[in-house]
Amino acid sequence: MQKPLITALTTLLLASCATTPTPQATQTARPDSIITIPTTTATSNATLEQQYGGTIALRTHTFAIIANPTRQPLTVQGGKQHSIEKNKDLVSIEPDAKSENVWSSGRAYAWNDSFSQGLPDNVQSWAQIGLQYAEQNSYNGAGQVIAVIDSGIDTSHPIFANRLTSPVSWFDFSENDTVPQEEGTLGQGAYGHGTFVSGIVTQIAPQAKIMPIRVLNSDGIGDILDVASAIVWATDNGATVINLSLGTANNSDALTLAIAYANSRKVVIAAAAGNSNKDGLDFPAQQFKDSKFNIAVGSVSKTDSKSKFSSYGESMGIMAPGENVQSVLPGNHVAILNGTSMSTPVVAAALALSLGREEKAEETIKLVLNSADNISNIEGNELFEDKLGYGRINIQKLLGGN
Ligand SMILES: [Ca+2]
Ligand SMILES: [Ca+2]
Repeated sequence: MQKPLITALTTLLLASCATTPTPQATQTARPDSIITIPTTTATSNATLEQQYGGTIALRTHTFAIIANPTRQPLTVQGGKQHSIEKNKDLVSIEPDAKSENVWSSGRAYAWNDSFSQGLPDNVQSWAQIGLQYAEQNSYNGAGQVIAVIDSGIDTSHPIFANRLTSPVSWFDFSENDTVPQEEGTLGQGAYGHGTFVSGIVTQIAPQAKIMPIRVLNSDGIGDILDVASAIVWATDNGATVINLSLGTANNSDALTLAIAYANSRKVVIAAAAGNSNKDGLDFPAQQFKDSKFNIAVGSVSKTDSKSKFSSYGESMGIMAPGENVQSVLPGNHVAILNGTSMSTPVVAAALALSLGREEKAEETIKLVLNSADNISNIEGNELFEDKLGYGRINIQKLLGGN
């Protein structure tokens, strides 16, 4: 039943591909290493390639990423010494999840058309964050575009009918094609992760459009260059919010400059804290402390206790429900899963609700933080003082309610 639709989309996408150059047109393979250099348009690609060796893999008006560079920079650029970083397989839905494989604990069952009115197991979690208020007191994200940079999406799942951007804005950086359809086997690896995350976005901001961008393979693993390319792609194609339910263990120049590029175009970003129950978040969330445009998201239970898996720390922005969250999986499935990956799209979609009320992008993060409910007195949270951000998101208060 899905096949005719996918074939039709493929034909459409191939047609559009002929006129739309991809940012990775020059990238023929996955580079082992990259270097990211702040630069203006005054410097040509040829000059940069000559200077660092390697090949330009991504170029904007503010920075360049060079694949397989052979030379480290000789001088300090912009007050910071940029250096060669590893690229392959460094991004993951679970950078350090050996102790807690929350993803594989779920069980999928069949989609039922009544679910389009609301998924029954989320009633408590959505009441917890005051979501009902948004239905009457916001435009439900109309006019906003949320890029979900993840393992792709099942574009034919009924929950996404009329909720995706035009296919010309889709891309699959994992396979370098224009079809970000999830691929894999249900119950194996991370297959369905991006679909699940997108299904949460659309429950919170049903009038927002989702831009599916694939950077992770079916094991939930991807490259730094692909995530940086995806952030730039999303920005250039009209995203107003980016959801990153993924992370990497170390700071990355490529991600830092791609995020700065997005922020310079007033794109706001929510990123997952990580599922390692440790003090210190995954990157890029770890570098979002006091950021005007970006927010790190951790997970709480339905009663506002820090989830045992959720990482915590001084860079945390806000907490959102991430336990027993109900959403969708490919092949008309529904499931209940845990993780900061599930909390993050709650916040990304809330940012879209706020932006949809014509709040300025540079004010949105502050509004979300200042409207949060204090959860420091909730049992168990006293162990994490000042490490759960501003508290648990409250969409009702965010949108002006009491
Ligand atoms: Ca790629
Ligand atoms: Ca593909």
